[in-house]
Amino acid sequence: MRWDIFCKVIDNHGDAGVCWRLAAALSGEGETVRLWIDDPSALAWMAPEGCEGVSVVAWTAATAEIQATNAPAPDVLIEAFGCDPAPEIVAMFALHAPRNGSTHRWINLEYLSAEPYVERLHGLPSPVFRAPGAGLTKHFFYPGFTRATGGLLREPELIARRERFDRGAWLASQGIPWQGERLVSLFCYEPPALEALLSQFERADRPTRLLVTAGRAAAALPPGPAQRGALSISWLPHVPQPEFDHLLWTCDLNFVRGEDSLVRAIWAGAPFIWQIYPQDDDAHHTKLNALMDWMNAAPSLRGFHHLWNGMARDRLPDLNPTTLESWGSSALAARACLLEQDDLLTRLQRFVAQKS
Ligand code: TRH
Repeated sequence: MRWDIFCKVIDNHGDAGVCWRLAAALSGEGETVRLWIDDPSALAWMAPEGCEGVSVVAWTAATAEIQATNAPAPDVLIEAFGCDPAPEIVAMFALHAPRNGSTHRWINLEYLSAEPYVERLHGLPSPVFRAPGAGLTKHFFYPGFTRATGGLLREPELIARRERFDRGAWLASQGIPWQGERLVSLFCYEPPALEALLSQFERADRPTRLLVTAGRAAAALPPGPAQRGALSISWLPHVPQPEFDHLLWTCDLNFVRGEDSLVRAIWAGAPFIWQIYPQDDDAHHTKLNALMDWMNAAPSLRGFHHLWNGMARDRLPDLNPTTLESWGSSALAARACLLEQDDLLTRLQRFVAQKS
């Protein structure tokens, strides 16, 4: 089938990251995918080799016009995060919809949340009243953590590959020096407790190497030397998505943010701390607590999340081996629970095939 995914980059990399993973996953199932993205610049480092079966279209009115004239209509139209798909393509889709039978679907792929409303809204229809799609019906598709949601993206063989992974070899391949020190990745916005975390690593009994991702995380770090007491810092370049996953598989503790890297941290099965994308009305506080509830997070894990997300102010607790071990068990339990469920692609394909 032909799948069109429409993506508008609002800020950061999650919009592109999620859409790219979905596009690549669909192509892995033999589907033909066109990824429309208004700002494809991040794909240059996120997916430098592209993917067979996925064509990326820099989304403008002009490219939509050209594609509408020269390419066949999609069978499935996915608008990521409520972006309005190109009207030219919607018009084509509307023209072909009645003839294409039950697999002709328009999906509104929503943001990930562990909040209870997700189960209520997942799969609901939404009639389209505005031309050129007037008369069609979109369906909400909510990623989530339970069986009654759309699930999470997870490639086949992901866990087997993770089990076979050799972190020493990976570190060497990236030119990252390592002498057995604790490894911590940093992918964040501007967490208020960052300086406190750095001082804790600096003064700790055992050495830590912090692997800082490019962009906002690197910019959030106060300027200073690569060696601060027991803390060594390595600054990474922007790496392709598979290497980003490898980074999370490598580390003993992962600081992640947004949406896609949270999911990848869960698949890594190592302790993680999540910085949630901040919203003006503090709606993200409820969203963060919903994840903690779903994970049945111990007070130390929940409390650290509150500090890291600026929801509480207190002394940063010591990240000793006992604490990390308990957080690691939480991460593994969360992963085990999710591995018993179908992945997002399986649920999406089933949904597309079923809904009429
Ligand atoms: O970049 P983010 O903060 O994206 C956010 C969230 O998606 C948020 O929900 C959304 O509202 C906002 O964007 C607009 O974090 P996220 O979701 O983890 O996406 C980062 C992507 O970038 C992820 O796919 C991993 C990828 N990445 C790489 O591939 N290589 C890199 O070197 C880095 C740093 C990231």
